[in-house]
Amino acid sequence: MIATAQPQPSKQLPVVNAFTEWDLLEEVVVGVVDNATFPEWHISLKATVPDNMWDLFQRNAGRPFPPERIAAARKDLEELVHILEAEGVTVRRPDALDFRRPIVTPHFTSSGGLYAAMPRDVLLVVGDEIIESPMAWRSRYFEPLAYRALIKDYFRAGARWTAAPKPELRDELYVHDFVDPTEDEPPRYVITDTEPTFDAADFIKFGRDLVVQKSNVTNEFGIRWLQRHLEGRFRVHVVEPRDTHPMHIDATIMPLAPGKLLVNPQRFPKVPSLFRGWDILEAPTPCIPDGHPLYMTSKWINMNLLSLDEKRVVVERSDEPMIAALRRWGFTPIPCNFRNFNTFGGSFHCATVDVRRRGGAVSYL
Ligand code: DAV
Repeated sequence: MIATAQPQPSKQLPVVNAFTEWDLLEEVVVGVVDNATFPEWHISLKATVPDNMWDLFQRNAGRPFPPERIAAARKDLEELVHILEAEGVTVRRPDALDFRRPIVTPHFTSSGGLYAAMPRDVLLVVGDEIIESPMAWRSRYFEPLAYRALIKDYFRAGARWTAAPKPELRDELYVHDFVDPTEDEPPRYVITDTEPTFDAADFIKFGRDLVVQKSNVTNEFGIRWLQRHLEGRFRVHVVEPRDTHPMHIDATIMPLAPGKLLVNPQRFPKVPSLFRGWDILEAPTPCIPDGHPLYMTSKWINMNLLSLDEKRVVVERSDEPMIAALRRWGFTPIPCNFRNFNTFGGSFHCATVDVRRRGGAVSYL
């Protein structure tokens, strides 16, 4: 009998399917920066917003970010969308809500919201499930609503949809006399454990395993809630980087392929034993110029990369050290202008959330 090449029926994946940071990316949500608004000043911001920005935030609470900065960041996002589409990825966008509207709940008020620029913070996609994060910043209380049209679509197409218990964000959640820990002190956080809170960006996916850090937005109670919620499907491991302002783990570790972990050498001078056997790729020192405004992040945002598969990685166009390092390690860097987006507190990983990648619940750790 002559064997003829049959077209391989491509296995139909669930509409939402995300187990790793590196499997072939098919569909992604890219944030929007329109209507970005300075959040009301609050002790929770003091723990993470760079000191040189405090005054600007305090003076502008509830007002829009400078329109020229928003326009420049929007242009970066457009470039990212074009690159992703040209690489064969379906791109969806959230709704830019009116973030100037005051937030009023039984327990607090806030002058307004923030933005819908960072889907990675808001939605935790694990396997076929979308989980809305119980975020600790009062200004971000309603941010999941920017994604509701998308989530409802995905639900109708078969996804699981969960919202973690909506936090109360009462005064007692926060440490009101919080001062930053020094490098030599054990970690300390601006939130307590009175109720579960987390931002999705404090979690990184490794197949059957998630790795999380405690931070100024993610507490022990939040991690326990998620652990119990995912029990039997995923394991959740806590790591403790050396970071005096922890908020989101995706400028600290970033797996680029099975067995290949990009690591922030300052925050993990010694890599946790969880990653035994993995190649450790030390992120090059960031090259963002000092004068470039960064409202809500350190320069280590240079390692906040988005992988399209085990080879292709989207990287900031002017980050020559990172581009050279990726090439040396055998990856295919795809440069995209993103400095002006970085100003708003994130890079490619923050600005996106994976909806569907090929691959399943494999154990890598
Ligand atoms: O320096 O680790 C990461 C922020 C991502 N939203 C940092 C900030």
